[in-house]
Amino acid sequence: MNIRTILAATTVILAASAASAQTPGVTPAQTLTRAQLTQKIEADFKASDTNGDGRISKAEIQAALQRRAAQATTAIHQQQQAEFNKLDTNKDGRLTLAEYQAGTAITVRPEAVDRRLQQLDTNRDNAVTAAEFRAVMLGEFDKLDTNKEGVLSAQEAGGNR
Ligand SMILES: [Ca+2]
Ligand SMILES: [Ca+2]
Ligand SMILES: [Ca+2]
Repeated sequence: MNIRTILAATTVILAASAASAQTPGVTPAQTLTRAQLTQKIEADFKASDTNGDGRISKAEIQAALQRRAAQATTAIHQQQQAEFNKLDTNKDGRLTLAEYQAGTAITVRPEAVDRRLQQLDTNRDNAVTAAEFRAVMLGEFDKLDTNKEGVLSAQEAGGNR
């Protein structure tokens, strides 16, 4: 292997990690089809409609966003714990993990809930039906699927973020 080949390989790896950082859950080797997305939309709708009345209320949107924020906070804190364990090699306790993690909790602002409701609730009756949810999500997919083949490549998914 000559140096040119090694450089080319490294560039591909760097580009790949940049793309996956932009688009969590979609690695460069993966694509997302419209059928896969439809399944995911049904699952997401069911997960958000916690009282099962077929409509996602504002309170349910808020709860869903809060669950996602809590998951993101947990992920960040796990990452920080790993970093902290590396930093605090002499274990003198001068920096506590709690201090290190202070201020990194992700919170959901009321504006974010309003924005999400406005985005999904197309007939403005303060609740999101499965049909509204599906239409908006598939609309986003179709916007990103620039070559209209019904498959979202990692490049397409990452391009608009
Ligand atoms: Ca509901
Ligand atoms: Ca509605
Ligand atoms: Ca495509």
